[in-house]
Amino acid sequence: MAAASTITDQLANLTISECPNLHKNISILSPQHAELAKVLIEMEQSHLFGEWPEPGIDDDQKIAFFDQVSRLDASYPGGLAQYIKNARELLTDSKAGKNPFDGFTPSVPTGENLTFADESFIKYEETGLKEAKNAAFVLVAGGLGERLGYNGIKVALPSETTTGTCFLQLYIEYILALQEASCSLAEGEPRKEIPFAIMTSDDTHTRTLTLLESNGYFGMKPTQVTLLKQEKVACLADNDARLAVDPQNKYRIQTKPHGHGDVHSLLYSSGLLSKWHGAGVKWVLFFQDTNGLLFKAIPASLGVSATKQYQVNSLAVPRKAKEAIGGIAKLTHNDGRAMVINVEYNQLDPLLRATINPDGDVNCETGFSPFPGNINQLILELESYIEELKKTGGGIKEFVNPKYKDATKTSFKSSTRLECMMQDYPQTLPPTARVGFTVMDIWLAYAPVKNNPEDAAKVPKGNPYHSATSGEMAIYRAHSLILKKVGVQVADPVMQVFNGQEVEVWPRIVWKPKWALTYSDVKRKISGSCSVSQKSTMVIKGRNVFIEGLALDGALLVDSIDEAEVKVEGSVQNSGWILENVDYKDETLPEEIRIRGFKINKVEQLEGNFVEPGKYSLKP
Ligand code: UGB
Repeated sequence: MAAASTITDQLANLTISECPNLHKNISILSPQHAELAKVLIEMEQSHLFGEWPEPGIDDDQKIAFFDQVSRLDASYPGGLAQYIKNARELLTDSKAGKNPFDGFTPSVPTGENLTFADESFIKYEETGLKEAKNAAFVLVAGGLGERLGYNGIKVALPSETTTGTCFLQLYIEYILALQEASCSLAEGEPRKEIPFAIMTSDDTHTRTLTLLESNGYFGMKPTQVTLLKQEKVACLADNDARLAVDPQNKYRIQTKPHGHGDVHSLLYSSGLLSKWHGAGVKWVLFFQDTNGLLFKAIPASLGVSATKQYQVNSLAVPRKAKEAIGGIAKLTHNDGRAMVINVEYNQLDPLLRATINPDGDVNCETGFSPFPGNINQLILELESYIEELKKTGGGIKEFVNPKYKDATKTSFKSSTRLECMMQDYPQTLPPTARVGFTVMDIWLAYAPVKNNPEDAAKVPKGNPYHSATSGEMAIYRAHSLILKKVGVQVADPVMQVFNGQEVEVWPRIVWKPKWALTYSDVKRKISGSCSVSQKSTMVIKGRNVFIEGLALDGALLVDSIDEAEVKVEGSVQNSGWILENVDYKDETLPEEIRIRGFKINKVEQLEGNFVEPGKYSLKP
């Protein structure tokens, strides 16, 4: 009680002349609120109380204001005072035009370049599959996807519309398939459950939880899944880092998302990392919300991490110059320091112009940027990750990106805030840390859904659309190319235009992760001379489905319980499933269909569903 009255007294002294409106209201504040008010006054935020009326008016809202301040304070490493201090420094640097990469010269780093299905790829996949049981997965899904303009949460979008499997279901099915396959390889050892954490935000939390609960967690045990909600951070109104008052409510501080970098502090402060460590987890794999191909790259890249004992392994793909994905670069400072790090897409061009290339971010003779593109799939070795977070508390180097009104840089067009990115984690690591990266074929590993149809149709020719249309087509292409690699004669694609985007349309081939996770799995399950025509659709859902001498020209769907073994053979011919163009402006159609520009007309198919144990053959 004594301490509390001291704080109130101190606050009273501070506010008498400086903030009369708060001074009048001191009597309604709890000791905790008084403490927070003191911090705000000391950090020169008295404008927040500028319009506060006498006690007795809006008291509930004044209390709600301090509840919000309390949340903002608790959710930032070092509290709100630290946030304001950091903001002042970064805003001063930004006004002075200071480049965060000053003194650094970029060069092209060397990493592990993998080619699908070659000897080392197959070996890494084997190693990765063995390691998978020691992994934990983290999905960052707090973003609203403003560029996509979809009304739902992005993980609820179908990854493809042949099966309608949404991204979250796809990810969970992959994790469960990895768990099953990896544990089966470790005969005699106790079976493990691979933990899965999802970072949500106020924008996505409830809908993510509802999606999981209404679908029985897509087969995963609810106890395997942890949702961690990130908080937004306070907006900044000016170069002095005065916090912005919400234009709609004078008792609220305006807030905006802080970025996916929050994932590190949340994993640390929630105690999840220590829990995982105690349970024998060795690797933490981070991934983003809408890449339907990402798990195709997981076994091999985890194999690379394990073989090379990388503490940090970033997955990358060849990058087109100016593509909106970060570039992985080696940065060497004048003082000798060096690091391999992502340089975000908006910073790469100015950095290159200022240092090694007056033309900036341009393609080299390969037709790609010499800097591999970061796809933000990170594999961190847990032990060293925990050690590092003990030092930093999970705080990640932040940046600020104010939009100034004019060249004087004295005021902003709208409020700004500090941001942070999960791929900046290696920035604080010592030079001795084993930081590497793995480059994969784009067709195998990367096809995010980020852009709405209008913006996608406008991307420079030759650059990827990153739309729902291209994301879905990339899934069919990847499966077709994998089958080609194992010797199936898959027909060439045709070019078609959907929502103004010209895309390759391959046969619509999709399989469940439990059917095949690696190249070797596919090879084992296909034999004889097989062919698939361009108009075909093939969906394989059962674990023990074997394709032997199949000639497919139409639609074929096979499902079975794990205890059934199904041989699919012969010549299957039917009218199949047909893609029909739709207009994205046609509001009579569901949004998830409109944004891809086509729907599937399921005319005719051969379907087999085997629900009793036994051996079966499916023939026309
Ligand atoms: N996300 C959150 O969970 N919380 C947030 O506050 C913000 C986002 P975007 P962008 O795909 O390869 C990233 O908006 O700007 C989640 C990398 O920075 O899709 O395209 C969100 O839900 C870039 O280097 O990111 O850029 C989503 O899952 C490049 O790698 C994820 O964070 C690029 O992605 C990414 O959010 C890429």
